[in-house]
Amino acid sequence: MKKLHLRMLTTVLAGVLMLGCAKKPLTLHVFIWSDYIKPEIVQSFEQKFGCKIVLDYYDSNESMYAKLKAGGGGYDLVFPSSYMVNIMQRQDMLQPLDHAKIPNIQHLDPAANRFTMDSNHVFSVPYMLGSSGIGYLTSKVPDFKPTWRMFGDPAYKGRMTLMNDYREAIGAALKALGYSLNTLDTNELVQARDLLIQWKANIAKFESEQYKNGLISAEFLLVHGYSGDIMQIMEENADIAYVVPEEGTSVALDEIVLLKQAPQPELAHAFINFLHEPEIAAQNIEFVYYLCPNLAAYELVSDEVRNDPAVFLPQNIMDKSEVVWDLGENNALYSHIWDEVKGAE
Ligand code: N2P
Repeated sequence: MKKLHLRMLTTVLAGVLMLGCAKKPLTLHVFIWSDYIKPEIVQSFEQKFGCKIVLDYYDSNESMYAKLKAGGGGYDLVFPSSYMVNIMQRQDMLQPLDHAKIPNIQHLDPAANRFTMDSNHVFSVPYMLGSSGIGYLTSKVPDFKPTWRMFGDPAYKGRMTLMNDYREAIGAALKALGYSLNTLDTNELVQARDLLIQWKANIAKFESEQYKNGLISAEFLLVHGYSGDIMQIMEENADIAYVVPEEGTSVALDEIVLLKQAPQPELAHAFINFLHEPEIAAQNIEFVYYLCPNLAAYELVSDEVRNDPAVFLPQNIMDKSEVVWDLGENNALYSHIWDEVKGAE
């Protein structure tokens, strides 16, 4: 008995020393998209490592970036989409990752590499892959068609939302017109701007935070949103459906990055590694309904999730869809159009 206690004590002490948690437990500060991690996973990490995780949430890459730029947070880890990883890296906001401390990157699905510009994971480790699409109430939108043009349908005037996100909203209009959502062609961008201005007059608002509640409560009948988020609310309202428009959509890979000023880089590496434990990644996929690109986790998810086309995107959707890329100085083309759309009467 004594021996057992001694052994337990040694193990605990070793863990404590390893992460330096001797007196006050260490705290990891994580800034993540809302509804993007299973809460029990956070708790098991805290228990396993004898530390605390403080989570803060955001609903768009741009609001996250603005907060960091304003000096807010004191965060260790953030979860930007791949185009934003690029922007942050270019602005020297990130520090390189120590792969020796993230052995679970061996499980990464190499197929996810086409969605990132950092395929060697120097600054980022893929977290989740998902799409954008349309969530709607099947009983209230009986003539639903799987097209972005639904946002121009006067039958649903004032009862729809488009994402308050410049690349997603302009991207939807570009896709509706049959163009790339990374186009640099000003003529195509002007057409997308005009279409978006027409849609703006027909929707309730641009909205990225409240569209889920709005759909559950039937305040909104049809919303532009993220795949997993809409899948999550289907559990609360069986009338909700999620569809990727036939013109194609944006597919995003959100990645985990370590900020240059991270107060706890050791613990941050341990958390990245933990999120890619196959068993943990599988639990997380089942909860958030996004796809953690971890090959070993694919084997562990339920058949229901494995056969869900909103989680494992079918090839025909992939073929029509695109990743939002960082366009360097041409990002300004999009932000300029967004200002025009926002300013339009
Ligand atoms: C989580 C939304 C994450 C998807 N609520 C954004 N790519």
